[in-house]
Amino acid sequence: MPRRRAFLSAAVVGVTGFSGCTGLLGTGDSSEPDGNVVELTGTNEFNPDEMTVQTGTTVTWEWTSPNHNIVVDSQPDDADWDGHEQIESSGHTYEHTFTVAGQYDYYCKPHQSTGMTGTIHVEEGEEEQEE
Ligand SMILES: [Cu+2]
Repeated sequence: MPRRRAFLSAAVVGVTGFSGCTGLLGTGDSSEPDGNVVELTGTNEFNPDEMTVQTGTTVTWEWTSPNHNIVVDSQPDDADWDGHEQIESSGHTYEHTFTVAGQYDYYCKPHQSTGMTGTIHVEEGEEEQEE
């Protein structure tokens, strides 16, 4: 993905001046997971906390630290996303395919008070195309 590479390069250039400050880039080899993946991180955040996908897209949540869950706060009237209210530990993954366009707000119950919230924007896609 050339666009992503360009972004990462820019990010590296951007933090070069701050010696020792690598927080933005995290501990892995990328700052944000590839594809439609949201990480539940050790800093008690959804990464990324906002994502836009098209209908029919499957989003995967990956627990990279323990004690998180996914509670649906609001969603379109005709959607029936249940989230994943069971609290899980590192290594767990959960996925959901969004078929109804609209905005989905969710949060992590244990860390709601510290702002662990996320939003998925689902746009009406064109006809589904499998490549
Ligand atoms: Cu959490």
